[in-house]
Amino acid sequence: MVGRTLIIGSGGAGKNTVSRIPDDPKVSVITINTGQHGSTISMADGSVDGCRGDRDLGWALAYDYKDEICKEISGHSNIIVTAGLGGGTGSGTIPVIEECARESNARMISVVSIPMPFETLRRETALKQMKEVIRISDRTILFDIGKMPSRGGGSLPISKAISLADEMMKEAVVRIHDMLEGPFFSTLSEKVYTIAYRQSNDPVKAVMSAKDECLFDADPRYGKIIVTSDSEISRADAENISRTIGDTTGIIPEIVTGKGTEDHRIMLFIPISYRSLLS
Ligand SMILES: Nc1nc2c(ncn2[C@@H]2O[C@H](COP(=O)(O)OP(=O)(O)OP(=O)(O)O)[C@@H](O)[C@H]2O)c(=O)[nH]1
Ligand SMILES: [Mg+2]
Repeated sequence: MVGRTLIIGSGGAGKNTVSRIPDDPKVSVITINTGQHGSTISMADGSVDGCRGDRDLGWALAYDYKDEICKEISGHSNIIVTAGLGGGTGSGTIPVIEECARESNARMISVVSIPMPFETLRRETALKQMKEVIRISDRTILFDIGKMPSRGGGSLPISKAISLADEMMKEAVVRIHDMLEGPFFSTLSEKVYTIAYRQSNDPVKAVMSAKDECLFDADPRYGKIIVTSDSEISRADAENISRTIGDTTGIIPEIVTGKGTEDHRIMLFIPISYRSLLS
């Protein structure tokens, strides 16, 4: 019996992100990579080592493997694909995944990252690829890894920044997965979002420290902000959160809470004007 939602980690970054999702029989996860044994779909298995940033090669390979990709997707209503843009495999497979999703009448949500500023060429490529991803996806969540080092006002070494990005992307994927079982599309009514993430026992504190740390140049006055938490939030805390966000952005957030009781892993979904991204 397949779940309604399938999570796909594509390319190196995508694979690392989904490897952080705890095993759960209710959550279906697959990986796609190039030339790497051990992925659910290992394209050109053993003969090459990645696409070396060549998106068109990733796309051509994914096309060769389209039957296998479509077979994995078939039977699901929602596809969440996560990848690091700027490479070959992740960026190249997304359009083929989208074709399979359409053929299965499934919706596709993309959770993708934009490389560090020092990855000059890859970053430039990624910003172009981003437009295609936004155009073909039902919803897109953008992360600018370049914003990670300054998160919280300090400075992070690159390896730390990447693993924190993995953790945040994993959280986003899991939150979206949970929301898809509920009111996802009526909740995330805009097409493109970025996120802010904090973990704390105190949900109000978590929102306070997260709200200025969105991982893209989002315009927080645009659209609506969604606050998701793993655990139930008390009425008083929910009012506090609404006031905190309302006072700074003018937007009263929608709050979606899970059924847990302990840890408040708070994620803010902050809409971005996608027309400005496409221009
Ligand atoms: N979050 C995260 N991002 C990564 C990681 N490794 C690389 N990236 C970022 O993702 C971009 C794409 O890299 P990969 O995921 O390795 O590329 P790929 O999709 O495997 O493509 P090819 O290796 O060219 O076939 C890089 O430019 C980095 O910005 C990682 O482990 N985690
Ligand atoms: Mg790779």
